[in-house]
Amino acid sequence: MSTTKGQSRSRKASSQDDGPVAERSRTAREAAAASNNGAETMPLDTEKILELYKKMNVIRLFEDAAQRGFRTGKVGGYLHLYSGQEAVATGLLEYFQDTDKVITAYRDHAHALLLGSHPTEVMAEIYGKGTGLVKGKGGSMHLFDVENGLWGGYGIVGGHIPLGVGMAYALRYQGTDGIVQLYFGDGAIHNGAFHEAANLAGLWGRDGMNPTLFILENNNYGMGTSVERATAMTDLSAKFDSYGIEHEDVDGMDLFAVLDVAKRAVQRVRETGKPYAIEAMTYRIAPHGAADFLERYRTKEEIAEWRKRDPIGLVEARLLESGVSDETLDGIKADAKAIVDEAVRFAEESPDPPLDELYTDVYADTVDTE
Ligand SMILES: Cc1ncc(C[n+]2csc(CCOP(=O)(O)OP(=O)(O)O)c2C)c(N)n1
Ligand SMILES: [Mg+2]
Repeated sequence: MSTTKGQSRSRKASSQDDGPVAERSRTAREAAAASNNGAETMPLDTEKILELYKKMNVIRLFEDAAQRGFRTGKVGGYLHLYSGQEAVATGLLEYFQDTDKVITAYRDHAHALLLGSHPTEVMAEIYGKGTGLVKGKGGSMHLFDVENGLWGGYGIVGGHIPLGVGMAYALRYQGTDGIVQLYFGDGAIHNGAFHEAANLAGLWGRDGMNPTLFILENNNYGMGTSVERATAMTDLSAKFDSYGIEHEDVDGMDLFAVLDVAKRAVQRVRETGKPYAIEAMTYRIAPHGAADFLERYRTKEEIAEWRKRDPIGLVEARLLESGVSDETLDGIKADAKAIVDEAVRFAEESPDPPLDELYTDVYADTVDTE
């Protein structure tokens, strides 16, 4: 299999754009390419790659369907899509084990699907239906599925980072070998909550008491603000140095590179109880959120260049090169479409939450206020 197809495409893409964002992207991606080359060490067989390819297709089609639901007035509230970033969570969560926990921000549909939440229930939640994952009370931004390891789904930028670090402490305190995969964006790293939590993670990690895997998904933008307009120090992962947390960059568009880093990083955090950070250079091809129609902060050309390195397309190219037929890939896409169609049908036909549940599940029954 070819080893550098995606990476050479990325250089070609960014060399056509002289803007500061492209400059940052080029530097980071070249660093990522130099730091790990997942393709060469790809340990997976074709069956496993096909399985991951299917998951990525389900996520993409699921997001497209949710967007259609929003634009036709069937989905209310807010909606943030993961399209373009699929390789990051797909690669990292491949190494999730039952004792682990995952916490993320509001771009959370993919994490739920990958952890095993049923697509029908996830879609019903987005539709605000009583059959939804959290009974229609959370919506797109607040998916929760504790049994499958998903501890949210948070709308306050950076607000979940201290929770994730605390959860990691608790996992060691309780004597488990679990770790926390803590996902957050380039916009969240400037939030005070990140810096306080990272400081504690580094500190507690000295005693092996903080198995947090920080996964910084750098998609170049926090809403409409590029990394360059948000910080004078644009090497984001270097910010972990302040807290004694080791880190590395990865090409987040390349599933194989992510898998390679994920395997090592997860094992390392699990064994040491120390935090570790991955900065995944990625790109959302979707708008920031449902209300982001104009996208004035980036050009159509920039989006088109990144689309050439669509993470699903890169996996597809690798599969074709390895001899998998078009028919096989078409069959997988059809299966993925059937799963998403069924999720939409279920969500549309489900009832709204009953009125008498308005005040149930608002506070935990187990909290003793005496
Ligand atoms: C504390 C706080 N400030 C501002 C907002 C508004 N807001 C919503 S998303 C967002 C950008 C976050 O960007 P990033 O962390 O890079 O995540 P991405 O959307 O790129 O996945 C902002 C500023 C918010 N939700 N919470
Ligand atoms: Mg971002």
